[in-house]
Amino acid sequence: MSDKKTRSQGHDSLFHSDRVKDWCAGCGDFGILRSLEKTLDRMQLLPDQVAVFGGIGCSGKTPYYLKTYGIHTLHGRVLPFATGAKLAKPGLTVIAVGGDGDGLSIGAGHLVNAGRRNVDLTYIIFDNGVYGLTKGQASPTLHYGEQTRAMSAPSMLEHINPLSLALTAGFTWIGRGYAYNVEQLCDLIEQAIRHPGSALLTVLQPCPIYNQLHDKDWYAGKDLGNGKGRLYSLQDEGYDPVVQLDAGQALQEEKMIQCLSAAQQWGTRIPTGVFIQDLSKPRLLDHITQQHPGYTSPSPAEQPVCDKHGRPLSRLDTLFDALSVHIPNANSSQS
Ligand SMILES: Cc1ncc(C[n+]2csc(CCOP(=O)(O)OP(=O)(O)O)c2C)c(N)n1
Ligand code: SF4
Ligand SMILES: [Mg+2]
Repeated sequence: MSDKKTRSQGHDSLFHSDRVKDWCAGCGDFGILRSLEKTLDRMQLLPDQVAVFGGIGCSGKTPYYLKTYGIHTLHGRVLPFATGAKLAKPGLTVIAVGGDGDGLSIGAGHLVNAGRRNVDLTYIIFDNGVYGLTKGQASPTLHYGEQTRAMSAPSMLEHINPLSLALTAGFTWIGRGYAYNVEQLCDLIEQAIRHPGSALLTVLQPCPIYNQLHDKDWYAGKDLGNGKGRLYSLQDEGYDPVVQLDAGQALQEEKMIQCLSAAQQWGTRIPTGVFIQDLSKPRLLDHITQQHPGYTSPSPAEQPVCDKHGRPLSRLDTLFDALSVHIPNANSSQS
């Protein structure tokens, strides 16, 4: 990437892109984008040290709007791209972004499997309760009985809770932020990036065009008439999410139950912050380097693939010989 320390004119972030952002006025996506810019600056990363992968949806456009490496991938497929990039070049800071529809319906299988792999990446779900890009159909996070602007009838389906799904899938860092609380969101994004393992950060993201139920005023609790907002920070109330490296199973289960219980809260009080951080589980890269000690020296993305004449350096026959498995009497068990 050329000119990696050059800021866009008149802008304070190294990661700011001059591209026109075609999100609607007031969209929560702007708050998430700004938080990403600010956090990457604060962590003193450079644009060529970061790769951002987007799903399909309004949210999926984020990689275009950040000056980093990035790919606008396929609907529901952002996590396989991000996983591949991290395994190919472990030194890269890898962030996957996408909508609640992208990640929790068509991409739900990938979400579950990314959790169990515990790959060192950050997945940010923009949770607006609708399919914004395709004109406001209900997304999996919309609750049973709710009816947003573009729906002809209330939802007949129960919602999916991304936090409890992520917990059971095996994500080792799970958090929730709010798109208009940039200060807290920056803090959460930084923690998610620094976490050694798979981090899922779901961000409550008002979509003022299609979701009139969960707008800025609703989150601010204006309808409650008690002068308090709906959102509160778990950490402000002394909630400790950390499972230490040497925690035993009992403590780990205790923290999982605590996380599940907090994830269930919704309505008049909605928790934000870190729900769990489990430091006791090895990452996929730890397993890989244990089996293949030379895996990161150099990493797959940094290995030469051809000689100076363009001839491939890989010898597939040698590779197959090295990886072949001999099963004694394999033929005798066949009927
Ligand atoms: C395979 C496939 N199916 C359907 C679509 C149509 N489509 C585009 S975006 C989208 C949903 C977007 O919703 P969400 O992920 O919540 O993102 P948002 O727009 O709300 O940010 C759908 C169904 C598609 N692009 N590809
Ligand atoms: S449709 Fe909703 S989510 Fe999409 S850009 Fe507009 S306000 Fe944002
Ligand atoms: Mg959405």
